Amino acid sequence: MSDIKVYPVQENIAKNALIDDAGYQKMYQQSVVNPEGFWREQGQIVDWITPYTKVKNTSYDPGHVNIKWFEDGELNVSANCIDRHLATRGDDIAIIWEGDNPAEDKKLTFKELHKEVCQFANALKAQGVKKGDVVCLYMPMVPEAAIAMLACTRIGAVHSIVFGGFSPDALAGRIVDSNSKIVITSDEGLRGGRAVPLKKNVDEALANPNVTCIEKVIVLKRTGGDVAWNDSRDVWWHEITENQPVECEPEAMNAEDPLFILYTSGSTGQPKGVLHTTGGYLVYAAMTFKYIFDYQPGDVYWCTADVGWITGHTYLVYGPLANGATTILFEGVPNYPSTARMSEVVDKHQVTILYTAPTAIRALMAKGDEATAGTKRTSLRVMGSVGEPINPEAWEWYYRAIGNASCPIMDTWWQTETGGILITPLPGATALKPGSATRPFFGVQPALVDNEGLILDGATEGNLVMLDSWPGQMRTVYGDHERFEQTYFSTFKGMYFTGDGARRDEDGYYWITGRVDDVLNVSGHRMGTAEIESALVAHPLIAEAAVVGVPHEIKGQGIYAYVTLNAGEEPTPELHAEVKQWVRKEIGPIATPDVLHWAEALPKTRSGKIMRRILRKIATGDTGTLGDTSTLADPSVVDKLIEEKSKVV
Ligand code: 6R9
Repeated sequence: MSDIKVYPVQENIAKNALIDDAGYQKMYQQSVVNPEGFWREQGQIVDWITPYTKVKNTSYDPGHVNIKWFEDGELNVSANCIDRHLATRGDDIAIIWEGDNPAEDKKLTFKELHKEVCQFANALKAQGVKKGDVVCLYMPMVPEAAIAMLACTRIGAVHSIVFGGFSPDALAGRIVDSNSKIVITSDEGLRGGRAVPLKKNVDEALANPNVTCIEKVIVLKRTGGDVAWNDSRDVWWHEITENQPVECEPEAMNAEDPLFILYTSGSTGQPKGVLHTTGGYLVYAAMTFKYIFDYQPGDVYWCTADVGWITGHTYLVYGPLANGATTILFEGVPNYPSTARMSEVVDKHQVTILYTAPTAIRALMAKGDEATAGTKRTSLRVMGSVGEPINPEAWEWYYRAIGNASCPIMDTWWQTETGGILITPLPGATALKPGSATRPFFGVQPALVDNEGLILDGATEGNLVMLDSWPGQMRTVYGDHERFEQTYFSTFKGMYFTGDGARRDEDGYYWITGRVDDVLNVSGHRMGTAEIESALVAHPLIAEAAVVGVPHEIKGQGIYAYVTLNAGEEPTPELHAEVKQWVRKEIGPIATPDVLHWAEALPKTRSGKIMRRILRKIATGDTGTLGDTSTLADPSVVDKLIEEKSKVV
């Protein structure tokens, strides 16, 4: 491993950072030797209405998985993100909104945010929303998305955000599963100069006969585009909000009351509703944000994630605002209207901390100097990466081209399920190795196990598990605790299984190698192969489908779909286009297959299991080492697939 570059902690960063390496070592030891005592103290990072006396009550025991933190405390998330900053920094900027169009922007102080959140919280109450009700958000990246989230938390409603890029069908499924009472949306969204018909998609989703739970649709006017209107159901955001009182008492919520549901893909079945609760989540969000980005008053922080993803929850809204930080909410995409847009936004708002994803970095890297043309980026101090493994080439480019070789990169590994970052460097404490997420955060106890669940020591490679709970961990799959246990705690008894594989080097650094289950990561978006397959077979002409991931230069992974048509059907170029369009419509544009392979038959074992291992190898052209094919019901299928591959477009 001698060719691996190591970047020592920068002196200028270490000098002013919140914590150095000795500090990390000491705090980490405390956190794992005495988690109870450690978190009793750290829980004070947020304000409590009723102080907790209990700290940790967690069990990974099969059949009795139970996760509770700070369980007798009471608090309110919006009060922690807004009210508690009013006295000291009420006139500081809480949210900087940067529009899709560079000429459009807006700033909201904590005082202004307070007023907007209170008014909208009162509007929600007037629309009949009560504590515990689920509110679905299907929103563009505008300040009102954060305002709606915070307003929900103020009155104890549970938000369920659905990414604006998902199709009406995907939206309908999530509305039904979460039993949402209200949808909040806008007439249209705006991304990369194009309008996204959000209200129209909501109308389509609600026309689905399975959707019977929605009472009201609240519509924000964003573009002024034409929308259809249902008088008994639809209301305008501005009309229901403008006359509401500007104060709204924050509801005292129990630490274990639900905060939000967020759907994510797994290896089987439909997306799961990941449930996060109030106290532990907020403590973990606030603390990780502070230490991992070395947050200091005066920082301008920009996380490029959409609110529809977990990163947009924890590190765009809750983590930064709980710390009283200025957070940038960007409506657009990193390369519109110019390739240098991301760099331009950094200069325009003098961003000091930038948190983005490898897929964006690779797309910009492909454009070379154009991506930074006319910009300086000298305001930057710390940078971050999240969503998928960052390859060393992209890391180096990010470091040099964007960060002027002077900003450490925090490669943060975590998941929707983990609520916050689990494996990461700290700016003043950790020497960096490009491509490694490095070491565990406080309280996090990773381990690598073999396929039998045996814990492996030293420098090794295996399945990544967690041996004990941390406050930000998901509590259950909404409405299906059994599925929660089954998915995360049954593969390796007594451990939380992440679904990822990893390598640990001689310095104890973790290198995430990617998913070991049937989950794809396309541009940082998680998708189950099963989900895409069921969308494909829903097409009337398709008999069978199997989906595998293939390496993709920009997206990290691309979608390769094997499709078998009904007997007697012939593949045509029209059908090719139609099937791609079909998947877009069923799930959303992010699920569009990159490659369609018309297969006469799929390789199956005698018991009928599709052998994905073989399909993966054929898809990547790695056919020299197919391994054992003797268990196939019909081994000749393989040669046929290889022959067909040459015709694949
Ligand atoms: C936060 C988020 C989770 C999956 C995870 C892993 C991959 C995320 C990573 C990373 C390598 C990193 N992943 N961060 N892999 N290095 N720094 O992305 O949540 O959408 O639930 O995806 O993403 O495979 O299991 P989510």
